[in-house]
Amino acid sequence: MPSKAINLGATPIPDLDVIIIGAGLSGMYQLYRLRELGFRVRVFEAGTNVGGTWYWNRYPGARFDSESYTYGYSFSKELLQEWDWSEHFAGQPETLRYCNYVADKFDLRRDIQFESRVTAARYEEETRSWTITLQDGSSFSCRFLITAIGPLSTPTLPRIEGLGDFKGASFHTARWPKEPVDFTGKRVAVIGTGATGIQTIQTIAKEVGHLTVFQRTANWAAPLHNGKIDAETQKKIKAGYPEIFARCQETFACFVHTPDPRGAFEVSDAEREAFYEKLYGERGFGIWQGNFKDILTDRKANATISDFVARKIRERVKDPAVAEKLIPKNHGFGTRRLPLETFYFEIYNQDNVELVDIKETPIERITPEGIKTSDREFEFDIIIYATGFDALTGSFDKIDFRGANDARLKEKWKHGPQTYLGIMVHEFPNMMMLMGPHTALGNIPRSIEYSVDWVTGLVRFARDNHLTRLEATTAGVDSWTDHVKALGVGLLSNEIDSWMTGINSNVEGKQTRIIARYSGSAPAYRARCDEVAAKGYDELRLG
Ligand code: NA7
Repeated sequence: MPSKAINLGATPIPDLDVIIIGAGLSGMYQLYRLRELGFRVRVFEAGTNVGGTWYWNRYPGARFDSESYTYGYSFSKELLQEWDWSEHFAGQPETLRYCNYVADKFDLRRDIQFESRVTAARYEEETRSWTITLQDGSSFSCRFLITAIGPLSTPTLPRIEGLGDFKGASFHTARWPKEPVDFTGKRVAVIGTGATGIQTIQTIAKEVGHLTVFQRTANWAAPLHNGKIDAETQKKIKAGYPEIFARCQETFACFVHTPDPRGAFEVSDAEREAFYEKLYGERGFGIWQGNFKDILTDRKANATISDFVARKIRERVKDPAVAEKLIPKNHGFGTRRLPLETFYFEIYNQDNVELVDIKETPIERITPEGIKTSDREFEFDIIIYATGFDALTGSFDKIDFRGANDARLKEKWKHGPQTYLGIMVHEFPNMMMLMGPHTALGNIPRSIEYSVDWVTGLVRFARDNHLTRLEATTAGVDSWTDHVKALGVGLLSNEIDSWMTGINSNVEGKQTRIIARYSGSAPAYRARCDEVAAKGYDELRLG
């Protein structure tokens, strides 16, 4: 299809119709869809290749917690039939190979400019266009700007004194080197026990000389039960893709799992115990996403599953004192993002693994030799920071977004994000966010495909109707932001510090909980967005 710029008459034509920031799963699919429609599109990506999350997070043990066959793109039947996932929950190297395979198959790289970190983006009213600036000072203009910068892509190091003094090797898990790290015989420290820390710890514990885990807050975790996909199952998966994706469309958060319609106390004690036992023995997020409908809202219901999982930890960890340290006391099961594990708890039975509770004995500083806590000095060869991300809004904060009237996005979102459908922001015309705050995340590629299709529809609508300015109204933003806040009322997850509530102890100004996450159902989210599109986007200010 010929590519034709949107002409604005007397005003200059921007370099491109659309600029996409980021070549992860969102950016890649968005490029594919817009290019298919003949738009002139370019993606700017900070890394040297595609993959986003799967490009950066190369740490040992990184893998899916969603079933592989529910995670891949669903838009191409050919791709679905060509690609074989080797495990029920694929590891990062395989997923990165998948991203590269997709980029090759659809010839995406020719419109992606790598090693190009966007530092600023400014809207110009006169030309109704955006100009982005890269770290090297070069700039490009476009009519529509689409952010595909990810909800968990700005890693944060701890604010601990002496971080630069350490003489050994140190890594943040999300900035892991491309060459393998040899742990053989090494004295290794891991700080952080979230989903990433747990995957890292359980993997390297098999190789290290000695491992010391610095845990600030114990996290609940449940078995992943990964396994290879045999030829027979592979065939069934490929034949069953339409049903698999149809199922993901129906469920609350686009996983194959969805809440059980019963409450925890609607069954007998014995039935409840048997149900938990079943879920604990099954693959994936069933114990979190497919549990009784009230475990994430009702304290008493939650206590039943928390007690069950605590018993499992006590059974699995031999030293009762260590087991108690590993059992969360400040939050209920599933109220933070649930890490899935593979013999994680058992590694604390190894002689060469030690757990340090840094609430009891806080880290005072990093030293040239290792880590000093309030009661000991540890020596290490390697320190791993599994300390998480400036989530949801952090990647937006890093880019100086200036909208109409020189409005600054960071300033606008000072007390929490304000969005329309999680996609647009008042005073930021022609800017659309993929997987920004206030959108349904869940099993993320499913949400990505929906949002990309919706944004594609909007951009096409603009072209077909000769529109050059699309803006969310204050009324639209207020109503969506209030709706998102209302959905969060009563959720136990909003009563605890975590990246899901916008808390990051390592970032200035991120110590107050905010509602940055859409916590309604994915079908309800899609219904609302579909309604807006069906009515010709009349809730937007169109010009
Ligand atoms: P998380 O889930 O935010 O976990 C970060 C971990 O690092 C968590 O255990 C934190 O303890 C710990 N942390 C953070 N800062 C410090 C300092 N300064 N000192 C000690 N410990 C610290 O990040 P992940 O990378 O594990 O997972 C993020 C998401 O990526 C995950 O949910 C998946 O969706 C993929 P805390 O609990 O704050 O006390």
